[in-house]
Amino acid sequence: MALKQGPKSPNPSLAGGGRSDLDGLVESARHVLRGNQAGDFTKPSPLLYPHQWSWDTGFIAIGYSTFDEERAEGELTALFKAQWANGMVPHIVFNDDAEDGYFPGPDFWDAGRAEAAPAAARTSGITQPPVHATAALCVYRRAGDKVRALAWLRELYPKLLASHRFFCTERDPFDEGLVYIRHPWESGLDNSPTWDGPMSLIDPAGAPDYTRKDLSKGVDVAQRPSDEDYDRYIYLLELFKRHDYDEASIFSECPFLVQDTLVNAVLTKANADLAEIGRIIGETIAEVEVWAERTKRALREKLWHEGHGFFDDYNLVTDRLIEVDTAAGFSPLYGGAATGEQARRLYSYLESASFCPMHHGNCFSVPNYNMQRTAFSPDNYWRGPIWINMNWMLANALAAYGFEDKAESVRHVLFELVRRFGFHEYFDPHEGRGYGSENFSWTAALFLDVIHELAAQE
Ligand code: 9WN
Repeated sequence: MALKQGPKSPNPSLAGGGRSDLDGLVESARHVLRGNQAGDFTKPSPLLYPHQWSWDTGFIAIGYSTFDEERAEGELTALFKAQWANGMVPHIVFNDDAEDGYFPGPDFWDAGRAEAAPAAARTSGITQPPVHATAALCVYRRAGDKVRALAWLRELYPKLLASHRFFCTERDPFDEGLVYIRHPWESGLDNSPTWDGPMSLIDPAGAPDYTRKDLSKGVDVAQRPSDEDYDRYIYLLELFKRHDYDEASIFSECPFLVQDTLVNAVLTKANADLAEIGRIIGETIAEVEVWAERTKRALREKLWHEGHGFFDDYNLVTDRLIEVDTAAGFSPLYGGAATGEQARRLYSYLESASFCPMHHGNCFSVPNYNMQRTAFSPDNYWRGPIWINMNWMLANALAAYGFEDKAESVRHVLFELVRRFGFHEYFDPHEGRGYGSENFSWTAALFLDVIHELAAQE
C-alpha cells in the first residue's frame, strides 16, 4: 500500500490526535532510550547491537539532552573512556555482559595488540564519523545547570581535540584536508552501493572461518548485508590485525582506502562545533579553525563532480571518484562545505524523482540511494531505505542553506515515519514501514530532538 507523505508542515498539532498523541510519542521515545540502557551507556538497539557504538552515542546524547542532561553528558564521557592513545575513538566499546551477543566480538578484533589501544576497555580497531563535538555542543547548550555542564565540557574538550587531530593527521597522510576511511564500517553506511566498486577489488580468500550473529536476531536476512560483504569486512579486519592496527603500516597495504564524503562532511561540521566549544571554554582554537577551512575547501574542490553535479567519494586505491549517487552525496550541505552553486544543483537533484520530491504522494524522502538505479533496494539496509540520522542531518543542512520548505518536509517525513510505523532502524521509501531492529535508539533520540526544536519555536 502506498501512503501519502501527508501535510507539508511538521507542526505536531497536525499529527493525528494532536498534543496528547504527541506527548505519548515523546514518552515512548524516552522509553526506547531508557530500555536500551546498559550501565553508563545506551545500546543502539535491544538485541542486534548489544555494545556501545561511537556515532550512535553522539545521536543518543542529543536525544537525552532534551530530557536528561546528566545522562546525555554521561554517554559521551563513557565513550571517551575507551579512546585510544592516538586519539581514535573506536567504533565499538564492548560490553562485557554481552560478549557473545555480537560478531565480530572483542576476541576476534584482538585490539589489545595495538600499541595505542586502551587498557581500561575492550574495543574494535576502527572508527566512525565524528559527530561527538556536535553532540557535546548541543548537550552543553541545552543544559539547565551550566556550571556542571561547563566543567564537563572542559574535561571533554582535550579528548575531542585529540580525536579530531587523529583524523586530520593520521588519516590525512598527504595533507590534503580530506580524511580517509579504511573499512566500510567506518563510514557508518556499511553496505552502501558506494562500496560495491572498492569491495569488488578485494579477494577475500584466506580469511578465517566465522559465524555471523546478526542473522539470528529476528531481522530478515534480506535486510542485512550479504555474506560476500561480510567476507570482505573480515578480510580487512584480519589485515588490520596483521599490522597491529598501525595506521601507516595498514595504509601501505590496505585495498580499501576511501576519502568519504559523509565522514568529511561530518568532520567539517564537528570542527566548527569544536571551535565553538573552544571559544566557550576560553581555549586557543587556531588549529581547529585551520582544519575546518581545509576540509571545507578540499570537499568542494576534490569531491565535487562538476559533470555529475554531485559529491562523490574518492578511491585512493584506484585514484578515481566513485560515481554512485547515495544520500551521502548531499552531506557537504551539512557543515556548510558546498558553495551556493553546488547547493542549488544538489537541491534540484534532491527534488527530482530519484530521491522522492516534496508532495509526491507515493514515496517518502530521503531514500539512501537513487530510487531509479537498478541496484536500489527499498528494504536492504544502506542500499535504499530511509535512515533517520541521515534525514536529521539533511534537514538541518537544508535549513542552514535557506531551503526551508524542503527542510520542513524532511523533518515531517521523519516525524510521520515514527508516528505511523514506530522506532525502527530504517524505513521503506515506498511503503514507509520499518525494517531492521525495533526500538532503535538513534531513531528515538533524533525524533526527540526534532520535537524539542519545534516546541522551542512555538
Ligand atoms: C557495524 C550500530 C551500528 C551503526 C552503523 C550501522 C550498523 C554495525 C553492524 O549498526 O553497523 O558497525 O553490525 O551492522 O550500519 O551505522 O552505527 O547501530
